[in-house]
Amino acid sequence: MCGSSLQTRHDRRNNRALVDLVKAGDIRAVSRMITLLENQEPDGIAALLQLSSVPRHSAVIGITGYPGAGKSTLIDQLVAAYRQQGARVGVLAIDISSPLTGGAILGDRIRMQEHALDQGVFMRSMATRGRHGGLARATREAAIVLMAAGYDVILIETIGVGQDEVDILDVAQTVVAVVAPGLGDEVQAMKAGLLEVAHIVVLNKGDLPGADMTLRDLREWCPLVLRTVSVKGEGIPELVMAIAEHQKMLGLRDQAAR
Ligand SMILES: Nc1nc2c(ncn2[C@@H]2O[C@H](COP(=O)(O)OP(=O)(O)OP(=O)(O)O)[C@@H](O)[C@H]2O)c(=O)[nH]1
Ligand SMILES: [Mg+2]
Repeated sequence: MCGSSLQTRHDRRNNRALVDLVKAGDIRAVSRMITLLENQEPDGIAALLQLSSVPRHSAVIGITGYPGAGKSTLIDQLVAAYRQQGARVGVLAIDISSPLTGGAILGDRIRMQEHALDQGVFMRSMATRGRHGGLARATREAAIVLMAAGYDVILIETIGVGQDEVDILDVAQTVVAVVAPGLGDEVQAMKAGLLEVAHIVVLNKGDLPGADMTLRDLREWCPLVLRTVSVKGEGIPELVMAIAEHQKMLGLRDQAAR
């Protein structure tokens, strides 16, 4: 037998081992597989194909919105709420790559450190590496890996809302757009984009001046606008319920109703 076919058999065995570990929910295997996919390694793609038949029951929720609106803080609260229900939660935070280093800004990861030691929570920052569309290249694949690993809820934080950012609709079943008061013209400019992508609109920073006015304004445009104060956890149960309602409407798994 020639060396290359021995190598192929070895690779296949390794691949199967990785896939089995992912299916068993092994965090390191999940992380390794996402790295392979980010780097477009053939091993990652081969492993992904083997996951295609695994049943998926995850609720995939996109959290999008203007930079600084409070998406990460909101996700932090959602993670806590879903963990209280006993759900395993995966978070993919899409970061804008630094044009100088090509690396992602680590702010999101640092902010979500509270859940870092919780085995029921998987968190990962993914760099856009200059890609447009609000998602990193391997986001969809990473979500598939998390689904196969049995995460009940997958939260994906994306950047911005606008014409370029509709990609999240292809990955998430429910999209939540986060807005904050005081953005003025930016909120006006975002409205069309919001309606295009969002199933639920959240006015976060509901404690800031101008929140009432922005809320009234948004409600003229969007059928479902909720007010939250993420830093205090206010409005989170209502948001969890609205997400569950939307998932139920789609006929998907209803995490929040458990
Ligand atoms: N007053 C107030 N501040 C908030 C609230 N939610 C978040 N913040 C603050 O707003 C700032 C930005 O919050 P993030 O959660 O990082 O916002 P983000 O949308 O994830 O930001 P990017 O990922 O950089 O786009 C932080 O300083 C938060 O503490 C809120 O409900 N009220
Ligand atoms: Mg953030």
